Amino acid sequence: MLTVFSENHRLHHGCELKDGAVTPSFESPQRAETVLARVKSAGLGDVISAQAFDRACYVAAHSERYVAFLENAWAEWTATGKTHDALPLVWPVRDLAIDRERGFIDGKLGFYAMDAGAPITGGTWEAVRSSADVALTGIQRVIDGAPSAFALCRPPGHHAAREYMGGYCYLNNAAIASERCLSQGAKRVAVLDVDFHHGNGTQNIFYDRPDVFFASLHGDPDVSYPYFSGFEHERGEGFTVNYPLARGTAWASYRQALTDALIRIVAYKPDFLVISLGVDTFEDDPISHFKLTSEDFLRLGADIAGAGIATLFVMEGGYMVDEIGINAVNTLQGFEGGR
Ligand code: OKP
Ligand code: ZN
Repeated sequence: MLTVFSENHRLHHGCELKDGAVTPSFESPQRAETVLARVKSAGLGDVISAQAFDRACYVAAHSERYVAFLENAWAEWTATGKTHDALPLVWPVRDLAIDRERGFIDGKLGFYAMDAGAPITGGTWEAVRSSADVALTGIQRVIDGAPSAFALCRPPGHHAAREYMGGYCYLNNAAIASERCLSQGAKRVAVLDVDFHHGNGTQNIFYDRPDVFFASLHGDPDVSYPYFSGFEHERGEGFTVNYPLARGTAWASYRQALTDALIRIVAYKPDFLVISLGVDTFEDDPISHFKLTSEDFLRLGADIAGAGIATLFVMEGGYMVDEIGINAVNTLQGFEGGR
């Protein structure tokens, strides 16, 4: 399987507000390097660099003003004299939820963010757009006839909605790739999100859309981030399906939900399948609470392959353990029926 990568991910390395303290983000450059090293040592296939795509490809999944915010945020932040990472501090909650962009950068940050987990640094925009280009380069190969490809995206994307960032995510790489399929002639696309966290951003972008089916398996939002979405009753126009799973979920019960999701996806008859591949469902992940083993990721890939659909894998989460490379590549090799 072909892997698409961009060294520009290294330009983004920020902090996050976690448990009441600002600390280095769990979403570190080392993550992508660990996965890339495993892609190479396992002999998964060729690794190519991302091509540059037009800005209009990002605006297909996001609003114009949000993309403009991402492009300009660092310049506007540093114009106020600050040199450290930008994080939002005030949000438009409920009665303060006016739908009007604010002119000043501190107001914009709150308006365009769901949490204080997506810092803006000097290199953020370049890394973020390159990550989207990685997904676009990968999906173009699949559109052109490859049975599968791996977009080694960083930063991840599935928490990024049409008009807000959060949870380490800025542009929604999986949604941008899905929109590319549609603009290139596909009738229907399915997105299956197997990251530990609910793909709230992808759900938001496609919630009222019959041409993109979205299924997400994730930690029950009663106890897991992002807390406010991913419940079973969220069905959109009938093309959204959520599988909130209990803390401690292991392969046997995970697979039941996976099988149900894949049956629905096959029945939808999509032209392409996009997998939001988070490997933070691993038993030793430092911020998540499922119990998948490294061998289970081989099974995950094999089950996905059983759908028989041309597939793009888009890297999402998976944190701070050497196994993120093993687990991501196991999924891909399981898909290919190898190893
Ligand atoms: C991004 B991805 C909860 C802290 C949550 C943000 C997690 C973002 C995960 N105590 N921090 O879906 O892997
Ligand atoms: Zn995650």
